Amino acid sequence: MRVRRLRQQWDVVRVARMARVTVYTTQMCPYCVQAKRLLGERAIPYDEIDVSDDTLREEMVRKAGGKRTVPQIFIDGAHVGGYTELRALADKGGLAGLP
Ligand SMILES: N[C@@H](CCC(=O)N[C@@H](CS)C(=O)NCC(=O)O)C(=O)O
Repeated sequence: MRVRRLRQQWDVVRVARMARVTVYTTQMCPYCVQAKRLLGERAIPYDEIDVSDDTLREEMVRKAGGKRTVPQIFIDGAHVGGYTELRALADKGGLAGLP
């Protein structure tokens, strides 16, 4: 009983700590570096998915509505776009509620 309660509490903590931002990247990608720097400067946690592997890249392309460039950024599963769109969103205050 006590173990189950502890497990439930741990699940709540885990959900609360999950990053709301996902960044699809490749290793050699200046725009990815810029996107990650912007998020880092604002202390916004993010999950990074390296799509150097083609299978993962196709998953990214599908979720990003056909966009093939990296980075592709998602907030709460909603597609933001690349670094340019993330920067524009940040400049108009759209990242203020994060994390
Ligand atoms: N406007 C895009 C430009 C992104 C871009 O050109 N990314 C490069 C890598 S830094 C890219 O995906 N090049 C094609 C490729 O790697 O297949 C953005 O702001 O994210």
